[in-house]
Amino acid sequence: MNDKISVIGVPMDLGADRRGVDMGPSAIRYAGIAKKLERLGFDLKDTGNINVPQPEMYVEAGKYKYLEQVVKANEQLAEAVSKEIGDGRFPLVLGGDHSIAIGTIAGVAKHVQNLGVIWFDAHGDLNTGETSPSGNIHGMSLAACLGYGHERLVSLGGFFPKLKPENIVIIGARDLDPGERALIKEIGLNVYTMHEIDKLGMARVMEEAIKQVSRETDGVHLSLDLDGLDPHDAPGVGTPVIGGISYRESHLALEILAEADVLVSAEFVEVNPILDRENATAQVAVELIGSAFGEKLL
Ligand code: 5AB
Ligand code: MN
Ligand code: MN
Ligand code: MN
Repeated sequence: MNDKISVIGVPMDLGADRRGVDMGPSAIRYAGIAKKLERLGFDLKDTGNINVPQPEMYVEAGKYKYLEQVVKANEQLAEAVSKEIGDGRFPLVLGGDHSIAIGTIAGVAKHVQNLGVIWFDAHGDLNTGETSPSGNIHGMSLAACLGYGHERLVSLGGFFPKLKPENIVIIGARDLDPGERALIKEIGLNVYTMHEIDKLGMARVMEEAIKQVSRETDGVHLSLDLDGLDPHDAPGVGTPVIGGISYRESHLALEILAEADVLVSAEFVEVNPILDRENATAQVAVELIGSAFGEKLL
């Protein structure tokens, strides 16, 4: 694994149309991400935060809410991610809402021709403006990376699609909209819902998932939405769904992922300190980051 990590914060909340998740990067920093990674021996650089443009007014309408601002911030993020990879460093992106996956993945896919993705989430994030029940772009980011949705999201960074369906797995899904289910069927996306995790166990799910995302790829990106975890363990998220991945299952998953040593980039998103209990969710994020970067008990 690359021993040089660059942290990039993205104080974005417009993709979720919900205040508070913009404070995620501060909360994760406050919970001790730097100390954690330095203790593990990494050469850590914090590049600070991306500048997220603010709208003149917060409005509720539209199929793609705050499209302009979401696109602008994601363009900057794509450049920042690309620069760090160009400098030989591992980009570790802190959200912010999940719309930022569009920028992160655009930046990574510039360098990695066939990118694999592990998408931990209660949701599919596979809506387009046409299928979305909310108009919130954080529910559309994976679709955009696959080439579905608004042209400005799809072609962000100047190329599309960024991902092929066979190189992606979703883990932890339990709340999918009808349009998302239809797209999953249409393109044959591999989804490990909570049903599969309960039935097979997380170890087997991860072994299969890692095999799939690394088979014909040149690197793997981890996109971890904290709402993939059960709200008991990660209460500080904007769209909690009961019946999720437990604290220990999530650690096991990332420990197995670290052992496989396939990651080239990662993002941890959707931490909302306003909805949290004493920064518990940011704390969990830092602990999970430790596991993803090889922390072991012994
Ligand atoms: B998240 C919902 N599917 O599109 C929608 O947290 C929720 O990044 C999206 O996974 C949740 O609005 C987006 C109902
Ligand atoms: Mn998500
Ligand atoms: Mn989610
Ligand atoms: Mn969410």
